[in-house]
Amino acid sequence: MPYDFTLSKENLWNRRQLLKLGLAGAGVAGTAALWQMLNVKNKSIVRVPPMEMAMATANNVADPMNVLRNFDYGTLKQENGRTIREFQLTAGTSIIELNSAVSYNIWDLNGRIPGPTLRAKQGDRVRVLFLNQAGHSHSLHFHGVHPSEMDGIRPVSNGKATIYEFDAEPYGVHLYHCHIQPVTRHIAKGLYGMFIIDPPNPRPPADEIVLVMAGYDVNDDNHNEYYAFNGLPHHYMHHPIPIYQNQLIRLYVLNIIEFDPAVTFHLHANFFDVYRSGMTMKPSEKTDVITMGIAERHILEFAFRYPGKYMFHPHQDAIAENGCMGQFEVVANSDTKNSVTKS
Ligand SMILES: [Cu+2]
Repeated sequence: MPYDFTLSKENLWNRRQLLKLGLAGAGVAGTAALWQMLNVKNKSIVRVPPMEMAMATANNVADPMNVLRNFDYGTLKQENGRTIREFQLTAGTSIIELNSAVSYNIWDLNGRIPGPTLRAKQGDRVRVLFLNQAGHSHSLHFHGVHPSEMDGIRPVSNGKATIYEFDAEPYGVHLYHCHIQPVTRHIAKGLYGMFIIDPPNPRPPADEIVLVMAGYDVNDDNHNEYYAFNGLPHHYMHHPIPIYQNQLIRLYVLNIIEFDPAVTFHLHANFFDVYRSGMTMKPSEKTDVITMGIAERHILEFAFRYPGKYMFHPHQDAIAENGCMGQFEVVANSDTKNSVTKS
């Protein structure tokens, strides 16, 4: 039955695995606990297809293949009995080659666009050392709950540094960005990134992938001429993202496209579970197109039943055609024993 599949976490268990472990009758709570245990013991439980062929072309401040599954967990420190997760972000300047004919001056963070995907666990103390070497005043404003003085709206002059420190809460998919006026310009020129706060009880294992949608207004007319997933227009059309058939995919999707009020995210030949702002452990809806205003972000979960290439893009087709368009390449998974599958 084509639409008769769900992403219920209990169903992610392969019954044969349960029987092998003598847990066929285990309740949901026991199953969840065992998931975590197996995940720790068996690192191969989530498998990622080889990426070599896709990595070859990255020669740019944008490296979309590297952004996909790259998470910055910071440096862990213990201070006064607390875990501190320390991150370093440096703003700089770069020239991005949007295509063979068009280059554009941007501001980058740690030499990349989008900036690093920072990742903490709810309750961690987060400390961000921000150094501004981008030739203009900037700041870093984090979405989340924190005191006023850590809100990141005060300018940090070129050549200066500051420290933002706050508790990581609440769990969800958040973001950070420069908040210096005009904010549209400071964001559109590259000063943004994703900030994931993991829940106290981890989500089930999945192939976790980051997609950041952004625009480029290269002639300063307050309209975007180009759009991109993870930095480069059209990149994943030419270099599809390899994923395994029947394996749970967890997309962390952020819309940071300035100048357009909202875009949608649409996935071909499938439906995804939506966890709004990543702030729930249970999905609120299943759909194949979701509308996202500026700075909206969600967790979207799915698995592909059939191998092949499948597009994803905003359904504002002009935005898609100008660069915000990509493909997954679903690779047949002959060894599903150790994979995260759905029944
Ligand atoms: Cu700025």
